[in-house]
Amino acid sequence: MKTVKNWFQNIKSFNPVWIFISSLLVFVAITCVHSSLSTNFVLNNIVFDTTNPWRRLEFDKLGLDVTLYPNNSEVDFLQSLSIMNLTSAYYTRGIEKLILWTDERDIGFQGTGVDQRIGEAKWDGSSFTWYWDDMGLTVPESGLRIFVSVETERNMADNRTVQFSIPELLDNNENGKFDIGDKGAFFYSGDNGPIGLEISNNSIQVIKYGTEDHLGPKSVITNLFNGDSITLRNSFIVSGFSKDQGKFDTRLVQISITTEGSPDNWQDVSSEMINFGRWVYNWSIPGTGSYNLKLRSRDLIGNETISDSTTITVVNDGEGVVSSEQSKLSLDKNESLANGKIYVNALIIIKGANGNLLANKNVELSYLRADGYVAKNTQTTDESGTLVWGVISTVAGTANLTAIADGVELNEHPILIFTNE
Ligand SMILES: [Ca+2]
Ligand SMILES: [Ca+2]
Ligand SMILES: [Ca+2]
Repeated sequence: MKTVKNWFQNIKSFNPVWIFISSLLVFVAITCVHSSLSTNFVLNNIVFDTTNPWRRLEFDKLGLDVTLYPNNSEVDFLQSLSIMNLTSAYYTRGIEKLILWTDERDIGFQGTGVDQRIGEAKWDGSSFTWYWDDMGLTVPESGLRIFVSVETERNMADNRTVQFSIPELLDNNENGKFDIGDKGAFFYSGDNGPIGLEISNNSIQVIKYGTEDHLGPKSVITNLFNGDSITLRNSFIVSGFSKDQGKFDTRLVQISITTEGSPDNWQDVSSEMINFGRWVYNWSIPGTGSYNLKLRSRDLIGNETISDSTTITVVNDGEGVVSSEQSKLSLDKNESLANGKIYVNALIIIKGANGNLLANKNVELSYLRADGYVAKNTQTTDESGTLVWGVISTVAGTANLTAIADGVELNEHPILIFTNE
């Protein structure tokens, strides 16, 4: 069978990241009123379980959780952010990557496949800071909750510890903008901060060296989310991701889809990748009602994980089911430079069998690169049944795109070529 892609994971460990950005979200210029007050930073303190240290080759380990608010009830944009560790771990000393996320779907951090991955930090060894620049993330009046997660190193020589902080504002050349070596958070309004203090997690986590792998894989459904409602039809392609926590690969992924109160009913998912980096399950929907979905996965030495349950509802609402023939996936160009700057627009228009445009449908766009790297992102169609993704790459190669719209795989699978300058 044709298989769907899973998303934004580094299936091959240390490749530079390809980032999908919904171009609808990027760089909306607005007029902001400049304020002399500092933007508000509210720490959501993470209390670490000291009996459960992180170990090598783990990912989605939450290290910092902060909500940002604009001043004077004005919307603002987070342009750049830097992070420091107050204790002993740093880049290649316990930490391989820091990933920035914004909170999506269920409140709080779920990470891969659920929250919005903004991207991987760059490391500046001279100032001992990680930073993200040129972001343009909207900070609404209601606040922007951001997370920083850790991917631990492959080869550690000793124990390291983590206590992350947004350092006090330091604008070395006083130009109001982030330059490498500056510290803190920089906003479109110029309302940079934090001023006079750092925003630091209170608790310290250990990254323990050694060869043990005692965690099962993390497996996630990436195209259906808690609280979603779908229209009754015969079948629905459930799409997902899996990656082992620790040094082994995923060996098994199963899904259970049951009505409330029924016993688990584990079924194998299918994957063309030996490590289940992406997988699909073709669900034959028995009827309307509420269903609980969960995943069971094991690594090569039998460490097992059972995911939290996702609850969805199937309704017979007369809404259209997506037609793979009527819907379209197209690119504005088939070739681009792998410079991380020039992006290709992937346009998706979702229609029912009668050509009617379908709003509010989850669409998962994913690609598989020739070297085995997989990326994914899921967004929701607007009133005109449309979505646009901006796709960029820093790595040359071909990428084969797949879209699954509301559980239906679209017919088109365009190929995108990134070339070196
Ligand atoms: Ca969330
Ligand atoms: Ca500066
Ligand atoms: Ca493991």
